[in-house]
Parts: sequence; C-alpha cells; structure tokens
Amino acid sequence: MNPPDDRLTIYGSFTSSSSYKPILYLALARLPYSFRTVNLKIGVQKSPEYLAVNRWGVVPSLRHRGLTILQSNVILDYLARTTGHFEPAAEQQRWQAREWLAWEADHITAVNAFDTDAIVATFAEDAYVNDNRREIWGTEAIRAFMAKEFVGDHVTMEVREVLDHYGDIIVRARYDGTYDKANLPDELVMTSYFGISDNRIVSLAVIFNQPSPY
Ligand SMILES: N[C@@H](CCC(=O)N[C@@H](CS)C(=O)NCC(=O)O)C(=O)O
Repeated sequence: MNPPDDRLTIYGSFTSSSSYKPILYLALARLPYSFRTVNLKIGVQKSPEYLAVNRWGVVPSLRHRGLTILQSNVILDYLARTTGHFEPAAEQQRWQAREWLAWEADHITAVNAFDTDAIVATFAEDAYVNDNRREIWGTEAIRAFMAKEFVGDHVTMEVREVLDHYGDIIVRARYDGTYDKANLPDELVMTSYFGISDNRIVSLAVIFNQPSPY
C-alpha cells in the first residue's frame, strides 16, 4: 500500500455512497487517480493493512504526496484546495462551501445513519415537510414521519446533484430502502427542495418529478 507520491489514490468501494463523493469529484474535474478497492462485504476495511491507512476502518481514504486524508468531506475540501477544481475564488465562498460540507454531514449522513434525533435536529421547530403531496408540520410530526418512513424503512440517499437557487437548495438523490417498491422505478431518484434559515431546515418538499415536456 505505497502508491507513488504525486498520484491521487482513493481507497474505496463502488457500493459506498461516501466513496462516491470523491470519485464523482475526480470524474467531474477530469483528474486522473488510482483506485484501490476495499471490499466491504468481506470486511477488508477492518484488516490490519487497511487499518494502517484508515484507523476508523471505513472508506473512503485518500493518499497524496505522503499525506493520508480521511472523511469524505475533508477529502473533497483537500481536493478543492490542492487541485483548484471547484474552489471558489472569493474567501467568503470558500468558507460557504465548507459550511455546506458540514451541513451535508449533519443532514444527509443523519439519514444514512438511521439516526432519528440527528435528522430532527436539522429541522426548525415550525418546519414543514411536503412528502409527495402530504404536508407534515412541526418537529413532532416530522419526528414521527422520519422515524417510520426514513429510519423504519432504512432509507438511504445517494446524492447525485446539488443546486443553490437563490438560497433554496435543490438536492437530487437516489433513494433505496425496505419500503414497498411496487410501481416504483428500479432507480428511484427524487428531488428535495430545502428552505434554510439560521442553519436549520424550515421547509422541505420531496418530489418524485415527472419529465417535463417544456
Ligand atoms: N463520515 C465518513 C463515513 C464513512 C463510512 O461510514 N463509510 C462506510 C461506507 S459508505 C464504510 O466504510 N462502512 C464499512 C464499515 O463501517 O465497516 C466519511 O464521510 O468518510
């Protein structure tokens, strides 16, 4: 496990949404990199060889110029700073990009970790969720909804696209889980429209969009 120094080497798994983040970054930036597969199904992430790279025993990891960088969002920040791709020019915007990485870790990771308290903590008290035409108001109702339909159904989100539209955040993500999949496409991509105030979600509409003829 000693890659050449200047080459970007990602240790990851194609089944891991956290690994998907730096892989997507590198693909969009058209940067060459080496990929070392860590087979999570047979527990390679807990092997002594891999623990010497990543003491948390998870993927992804990045090695570059003798450094080992861990945590997918820290890897994204490192890649932006080191390669310049997707690094905003203005300092305020660079900090704002990091702010969103932390927000992603709070909200999206809370969903993927099936952590109801952490999910609810990202919403304001009087927030509302519109889940495909059902209105769910206030943290108590949102807690019941998240506990049953996200955590209970083991829903995971794999983020595909994020747009900042005048402060509203639009996230397209692929959903998976143990919910009833009858009448749903093999790959369910839904769009979440987030309204944010004071670093809390105040509104969230989750829509299974239909193709538009316009
Ligand atoms: N916060 C970490 C999460 C890493 C993580 O949980 N990776 C999962 C795959 S998505 C993993 O390696 N799981 C294997 C295990 O826990 O044994 C990051 O963003 O890098």
